[in-house]
Amino acid sequence: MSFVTYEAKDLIGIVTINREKALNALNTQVLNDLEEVIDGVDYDTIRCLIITGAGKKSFVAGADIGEMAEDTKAEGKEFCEHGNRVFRKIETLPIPVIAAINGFALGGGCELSMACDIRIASDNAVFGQPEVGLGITPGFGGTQRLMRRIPVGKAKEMIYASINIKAEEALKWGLINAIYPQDELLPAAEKLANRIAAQAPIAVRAAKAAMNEGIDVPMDEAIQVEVKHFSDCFETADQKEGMKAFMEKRKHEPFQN
Ligand code: CO8
Repeated sequence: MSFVTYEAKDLIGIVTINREKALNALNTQVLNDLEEVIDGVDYDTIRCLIITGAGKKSFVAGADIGEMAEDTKAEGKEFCEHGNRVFRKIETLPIPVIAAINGFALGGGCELSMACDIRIASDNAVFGQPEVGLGITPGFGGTQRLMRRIPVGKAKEMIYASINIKAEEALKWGLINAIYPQDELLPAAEKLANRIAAQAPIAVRAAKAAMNEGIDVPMDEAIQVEVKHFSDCFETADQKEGMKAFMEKRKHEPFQN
């Protein structure tokens, strides 16, 4: 039995963490299942992924505290590296990933959402990195990504004081892009994913790679990253068709590659 389900819907894929009884908490098996599902996606066809949690209460309520409770230093390190490896894989997938956050996104759940390109949330969503209240630091990227997603001072306040924030405040700080009523969240995520999937796929992948590769390097280097990915789009069928259609004042044919 897998704790992660996958549904392909034409050009988009929906990944659901499905361990509802434990509020979708991430234990070793969930991380393994998530990695297996991510590895199994047909990236030649699928143009955008959505990650969400099963049920109406929780996206992911963190790493599994019960599993970690008796860990040694070496085991804690191994678990930390495991989660970081899977989340970094998600962050660097060739296609965009939308987190549809349908409730608690605490600890590893907040960290999973931050490894995605875009975050949208239901109105009952709660975000936080409460790890210092458990005697550990965030360990699936939270100490690094939270301060890259929202102002450093706010990230430090949330982490040092173990402060959770609701969807409205997450929106205010730019941690999420939009809030929807619970029942409208997944349809909204699918609508956005389909809009992304309707763009030129090589260009979308190039834009993701350019932004990911350029974000943490000095500007002169970052510009070279853009030059490379921009140039790579030329001579593709989609570039020819997209520009020809504009010049001919008509709608472009569906993008192909
Ligand atoms: N781990 C394990 N089980 C969990 C977790 C979790 N993180 N969260 C919820 N559960 C379980 C509960 O134990 C409970 O199980 P049971 O029914 O068997 O008692 C079930 O889910 C339902 O939870 P509650 O009864 O607590 O539901 P409430 O609505 O009362 O509360 C909360 C919901 C507020 C979300 C509450 O469950 C909670 O505070 N959960 C823990 C949140 C948390 O602290 N998350 C951070 C965990 S640490 C972490 O993520 C570190 C990541 C990096 C790891 C690095 C490795 C070294």
